[in-house]
Amino acid sequence: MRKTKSGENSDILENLWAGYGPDSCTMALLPVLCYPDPRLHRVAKQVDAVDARIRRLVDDMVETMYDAKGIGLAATQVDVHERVIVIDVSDEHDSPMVLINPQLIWTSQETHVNEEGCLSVPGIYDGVVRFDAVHVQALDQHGASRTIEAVELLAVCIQHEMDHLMGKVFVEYLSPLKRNRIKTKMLKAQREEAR
Ligand code: K1U
Ligand code: ZN
Repeated sequence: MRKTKSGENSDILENLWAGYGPDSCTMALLPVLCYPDPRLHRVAKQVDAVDARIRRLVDDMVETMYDAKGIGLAATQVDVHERVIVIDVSDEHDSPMVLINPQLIWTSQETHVNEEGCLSVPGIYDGVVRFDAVHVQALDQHGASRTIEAVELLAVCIQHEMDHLMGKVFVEYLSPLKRNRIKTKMLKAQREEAR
C-alpha cells in the first residue's frame, strides 16, 4: 500500500478522485434551470474545441436527459452557455445524438403545429409552429462534422433545442396571456418547493 508525503493512504485518495479525471466515464445529474429563470435567455457561445471538458458535459447532459425522461436537452438548460445539444427520440432511449455548434442549413417550406413540452417548464404542453423538416450541420462528441436530415419529432426537437441555445423558451411563442399564466404557475410551484 502506497503512502503520500503527508502519510495518507494514497489508495484512498485515488478512489476519492476516481471519476474526476479529464476523460472520466463517471456521469453526473445536472440541475435543470426552470422558467422564468433569466439564465434561460442567455445566448450560447460557439464551442472552440471538442475536448474532454465538452465530452464530460455531453455525458452529464445525456444522463440528465434520460433521468428526466426527456427527448432532448440544451446546455443552456443546465446553465452552461455553449452550443451543445443532446437528443434521443428513439423508442429504446439508447441512441443519443450529440449536436455541437449546430447550424440550420435547410428548412422545408411546410410547417405544422406540434405539441411541445420542456424540461424547464415542467407540466406545460402547448402547440408551436415548426418546420416539418430541417437539415442541420453539427459536430459530434468526437469533433467530426455531420449533416442530419430530420423529420417528424426529431425535426421538432432540434428546432426546440436550437431555440434554447438562442435563449428562447417555447412558451415565448404563446400569447402573452398564456405566458403570464405559465410564469405565475411556475413561480408559485417554485415558492412551494422552496418551503
Ligand atoms: O428541451 C427540453 O426541455 C426537452 C424537451 C424536448 C421536446 C419535447 C417535445 C417537443 C419538443 C421538444 C422534452 O423532452 S419535454 C419531455 C416531454 O414531455 C416529452 C417527451 C417526448 C415527447 C413529447 C414530450
Ligand atoms: Zn425545452
